[in-house]
This record gives sequence, C-alpha cells and structure tokens, in this order.
Amino acid sequence: MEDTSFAIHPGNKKEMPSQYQDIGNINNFKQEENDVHIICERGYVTIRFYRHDIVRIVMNPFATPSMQSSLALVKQPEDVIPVVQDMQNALTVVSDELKLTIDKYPLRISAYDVNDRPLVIENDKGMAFNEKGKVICFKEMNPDDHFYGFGEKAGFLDKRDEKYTMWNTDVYAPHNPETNALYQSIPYFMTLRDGQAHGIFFDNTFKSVFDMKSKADEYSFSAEGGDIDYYILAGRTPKDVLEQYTDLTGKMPIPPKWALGYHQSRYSYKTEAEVRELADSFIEKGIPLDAIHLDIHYMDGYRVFTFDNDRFPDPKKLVQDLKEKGIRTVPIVDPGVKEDPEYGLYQEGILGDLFCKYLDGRIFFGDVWPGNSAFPDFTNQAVRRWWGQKHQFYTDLGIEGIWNDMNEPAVFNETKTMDVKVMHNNDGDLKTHRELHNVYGLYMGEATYHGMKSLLSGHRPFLLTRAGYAGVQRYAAVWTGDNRSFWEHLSMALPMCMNLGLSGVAFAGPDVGGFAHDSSGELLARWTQFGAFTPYFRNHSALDFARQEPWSFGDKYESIIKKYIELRYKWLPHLYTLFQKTSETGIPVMRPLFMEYPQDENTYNLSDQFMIGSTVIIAPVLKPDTNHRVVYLPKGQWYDYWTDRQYEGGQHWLIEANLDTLPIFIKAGSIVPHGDIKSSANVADQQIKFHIYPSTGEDLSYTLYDDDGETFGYQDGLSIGLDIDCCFEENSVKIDVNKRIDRFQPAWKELLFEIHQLTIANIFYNGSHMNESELTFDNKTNTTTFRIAHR
Ligand code: MIG
Repeated sequence: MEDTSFAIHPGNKKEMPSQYQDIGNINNFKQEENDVHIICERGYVTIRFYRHDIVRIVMNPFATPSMQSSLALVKQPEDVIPVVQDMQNALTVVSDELKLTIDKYPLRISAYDVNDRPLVIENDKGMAFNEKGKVICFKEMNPDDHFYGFGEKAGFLDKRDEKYTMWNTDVYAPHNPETNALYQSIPYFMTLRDGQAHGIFFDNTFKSVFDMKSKADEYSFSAEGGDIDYYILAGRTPKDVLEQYTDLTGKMPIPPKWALGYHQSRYSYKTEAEVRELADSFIEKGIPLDAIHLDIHYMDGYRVFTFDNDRFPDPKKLVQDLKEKGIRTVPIVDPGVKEDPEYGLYQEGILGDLFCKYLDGRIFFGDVWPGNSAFPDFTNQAVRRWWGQKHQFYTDLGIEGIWNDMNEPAVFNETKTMDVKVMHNNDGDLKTHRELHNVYGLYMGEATYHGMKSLLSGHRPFLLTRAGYAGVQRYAAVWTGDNRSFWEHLSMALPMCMNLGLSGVAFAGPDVGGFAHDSSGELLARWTQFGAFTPYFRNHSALDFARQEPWSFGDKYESIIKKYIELRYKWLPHLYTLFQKTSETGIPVMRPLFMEYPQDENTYNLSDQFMIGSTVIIAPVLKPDTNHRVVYLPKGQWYDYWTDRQYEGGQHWLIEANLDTLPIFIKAGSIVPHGDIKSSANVADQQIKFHIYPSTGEDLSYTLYDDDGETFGYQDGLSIGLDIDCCFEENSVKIDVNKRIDRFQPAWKELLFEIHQLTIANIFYNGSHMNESELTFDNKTNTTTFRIAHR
C-alpha cells in the first residue's frame, strides 16, 4: 500500500507522539576525578572528560550509567580533572577548553568553549525518556547552524532541515532524498556556525533518529533504547572536529597502494576464463588496473570460503597469474553461512556454537544467496578470531583483499534483516539484535581485517565493506551500495562521499557507472572523471544490465575513460601523500570546500564540487549533453589545470568542459606532484614531476610522502618525506629539496620541476644556479621545466 495513493488516505491514523518525561531537577552531585555524577529526580547523569576539548555526557533514567562504550570507541580518557563550581541555581564544570553550565531546576546542560562561544545549548527541553525505553536529547538550533556528517546519507551536503534514521539497511532501491537509512550508521555530526565548528557523537547503537527538521529552533537526537550517551567535540575548525572525532573512534591505516588504483568489478565475472580475458583486455588496451573483484558466482553454491571448481578450476594459478600482471583479486565474502550438514564451515559453526541464536538456544536462520543460512555471532571475540582465521583459505591463494557485502546483515524477508529478538552473546554480556544491529557489520569488519592482517605476514590487507558504524575507518573502505546508472546518482555521490569523509570514513566511493540500470557511454565517461578523484575508485555493475567495462560503449568513450583512469595514476603520489596525512589526522582526502573556507558562506551547501587536499578543486559535469558548468572558486587565484588560465576567486565562473574535460582548478601558491602513468599502482615511479603554481609574493612548500606501499614497515619509519620549498624573488626562483625522513629508498630516477606561468631564467636548485641549457622554456604553455637526477 505504501506505493499507491492509499498511503495518504485521509482516514489513516498517525501514531500518537510519545510522551517524554524530563529527567527533572538535580538532587545531588559529586565529582570523582574526570567524572561528575549527578542524580536527578528521574535520572542519573555522568559527565566524563576525555580531553580538555572532548566531554562525554551519559544519562540513564534508572541507574548510574555503566559508562560502557560501543566498539566504535578506542580512546581512553586522558588525565583531565575539571573544576566544578556549585552555584545556587547551577553548576559549572570547566576544563581548559570547555565550559559546561548545568542548570539545576531542572537539569539543563549547555556547553561553551573557553571564549564563551556557545556550542550546544539546552533551554526549556533537555534530556528525556519514555516508558518504552526511548531516550531523547533536545538542543537549541541556531538560525546559522549548518549540519554535516551522519555517515552515508542521500541528499545535499548541508543536512539542516533533514531528519535521518540510523538503521543499517540493504536498500537495493530507491536511493533518493527520502531514503534516510542506508547501509552505514554513523551517529555523528558536525555543526558549523559563523565559520566555527563543533561536533556531537551519539554513541548509541540502537536505531536512532537525528531530527534537524521538525522544529525551526530545536534539533534532537533520540534512540529506541540504551543511554543517552554523547560526546561534545569542541572544534573549533572543521578540521579540529575531525581530529577529535577520529581520536575517539580511530584513524584509518594507510591503505596498500594497489587499493588506491582502479578496480574493475561486475556482478559477476563468472568463470576463470572470463576473468583472464578481462585482465588481458585491460593489458591489450593499455588501461591501468589494480584489482578485479569476484562477486558471488565464484563460490560453490554461494558457500563462503569455497570456489566453484567447474567455473574456477585453479584459483591459485589465476590469482598468481593476475598478480604477476599487477592485478589483485578481491573476492566477496558475505556473513550468511549455508545451512548444509556437509559443509565444513557450517559444521564448525554448529559444533562450536558460533552462530546467532535466540535466547532459548534456537539458531536464527535467514534466507540469503545460499538459501537458508546461519549468521556468525561476531559480537563474540572467539567467533571473530575463528572467522578471521578462516581467511587463510583466501590468503593461501595469494589474495590480499576482501569485499564484505550483506553485512547489515541483509536477509531476504519483510524486515530485510535478522529478527531483532535474536540475542547476541556479546562475550557474555547478552544483548538483543535490536541493540547491536547497527554494529554487526563493524564487528565483521574487525574480524576480517584482523584475520587478514595476521595472515598476510606484514602485508597490508584491503577490506571493502557495505555496512558499518562509527569507527569503520579503522578496518575498511566503504562503497556506497546499490546506486543506479542515473545522472542523479552521480550527483548524489558527491555530497554522500563528502559527508562520509566528514564522518571519519575517508576511504569511500560509489560504484562508478552505477550498479543497477543501464549505463551509457556518456554517463560512464563523466562518472569515471569523478571516480578518478574519489578516494575509492571502482567500476561495478549488476547482472542483466549493460556491461560497463571501460570499452563497453565504443572507442570514443573508451579513450576518454582511459585518459581519466590514467590521470588517477598520475595523481597517485599526491593522493597517497594525502592518505598518509589522513591516517595521522583523520582529515579526509576528498573534502567539501567549507573545510578549507569555513568563513565563506558560498561553500556551506556546495554539493557539486569538492576539494582534494587543500589546494585542488574538482568540479565534475553532472548532466547529460552538457559542455559547461558553473564553478565556484573561493577567494584567491586559481589555475585551470588543463589550460593554465588563471581565474580570480571569490566568484562563480562559467566553465567550458566538453566530454573530454573534467574541470580541475589548482590554487595559486601550491605544488602538485605527478607520477608516471603505469599499469598498476605498485609499479614504481621512475619520475616525479612537481607542478609548481606560483602566487605573487608567496613562498611555496610541499612534503611528498612515500613508502613501499604494501607493508607495515612505515610504522617503523620505513618511509620518505621529501620537502620541496620554493621561494620566489624578484628575478629568481630558489628551489630547495630536502629529505625529512629517508629510511625508504624510492626508485625515482629523476625529479622534474615544472614552474607554471613563469619566464624567469634565474633558477637556483639547492643553492646552485641552473644553466640556461638545463632549462626548457615552453612558449605555448608558458612554463619553465628542469630535471634533476635523483639518487
Ligand atoms: O543482494 O553480490 O551491493 O555490489 O554485486 C545483492 C551481489 C547482493 C549487493 C551488493 C552488490 C553485489 C550484489 N550484492
């Protein structure tokens, strides 16, 4: 009935709004080190400082909060003892960076930074609960508040006036503005107000709702059960908030380089012969490729940890042959284990009591690809170890990457998932699926990542996951599930990926070309242009829809698609450098413009262009038959990457972009390194070319990061940091190159320097004057180039 007009029948009854009870007045409080415990008329509150700029507030209506955390949390509280002052009508709780004012009658908590900048304010409403166990927290919404984050959500960049549910859901269709629960649940957001930011992380794994829409001057977050348990992150820049959030929930490891290359997938490449032919086509056509994904048809009757021997007679040889060509194999692994008494994995699961069960001991069975299936109870550490070690089946074949699908978990039934009454063992602390549903995928990710890591003897595993919760960045890259080959879905992927990045998930991307529905040459070309700059870059398409390999739509499109896949490889040294930074700071590679220009209102809901790092703007064309688009360039001077034409920022420009052109702008005053075009990411660059984009009166610098790209040696310092400093004087340019760290020796044979829009002959390299004969001056492009041997 949902999809006919009956849905809006005047006789339909609306659910009565639930009656919330406020927790009431403060009766009592006491301080214990980092904590302040407060007893109210109808509830208990604990306030705990994690850092001077991060405070956790927990409310339980019935008892002192247990202060347990979900798997999202990796941070232990630092030594922060707040100063508590008891005034007549209020308490103040103050650290070096945060100030809480807690009204007593009734309890209302408001947070300010040390400059008295209001962060979150409670007025007439605060924390409350209802008889069904639902908890809610109300906050004042300022007219100037803009909201970002919330993980993987449809819609535009700014989430003000939206209402979102967090409940990991397999949504084959539709993905549109009213689809508000998708595969990932990241109950976290950032508020930007007057150019300054703060964050809230609501660490509650029950189904939760964030409502920035129903009231003009109030927002709320609520959950079906559990405690109100949230962290205030003081900011004050958007970047600070990301650093704070990822200090709580973890940084991403540096991905193996090959994971940053181009990936080709299809549901499914069904036979060994087909996979070999695919790889050969890439090689013949000279299109770089780093990974081929094997979707569910590789398995024997969809049994995970098996290969179908008819279709894949010799998987080991296949994986090895591909690897010799620089191509990795990434098989899909779903959580559902086929109910089959003759299947070893199922036997182990039953005998070892490893599957999800009801409280009375019955195993939960659900229908998925293999038919009736049981689901590992990943909330038990022993189950995670078991599952992780099972991946030896894949690593023995030479596989280093795994693709986790259906881990919401998805089940083919009315509710689309496991019965919420299933009782997870959770290492003895029993909790229903209703409570742990949103973390099932995260636990599976933990199991898979650690299993693979322990099996790969020092090599970095790659994991791609569909479902997740806050903290998923520690284990996996995320693709945004079953989009369609719609231009609208290309457009939607930009804000979706930017908001994932703002939610700690820097390594994300959509299915390039669109998963379901038939793509077209033009759509695939435009989507590949965008994909070349998404952190994760995979072309994937579904059974029975138009094929989507780069050559599927004829030569004209193939050459454009190839050009942009190649461009990805040229840009890898820069992307890799940015990923390394993300692994330290949490600041995403792909970012909205407001992250760099938080004072510029034009950027607040800019959903159709994004930045790579702090110096590059990418503005894909998102409509068919369109050779132009409007690009917003913030204040400053910008170079067109293709033509070197300079644009004055602080305004909108109409930019021509035929099908062959992805608009890219480089900020004046920056340096962008390029590597070689190579067949796959692990082929060492012979040459690094530094593009230098001068800005009058500015000195430039860049630090290029590199390491072996495949081991964890970087954690022991096996890396290189190459500092480039560039100083412009009246008639000369001084370029200094220094190794900051050099325990890793890259294969580079030479370094090239291309100075754009410059006709000065006086160039000093590490102090010595370059002869004119060593310089190449190009009249057409107006650049000066020179090369230096590298040793
Ligand atoms: O219910 O494995 O999102 O990427 O190709 C469909 C088959 C199951 C959903 C994934 C998609 C994958 C497909 N899977």
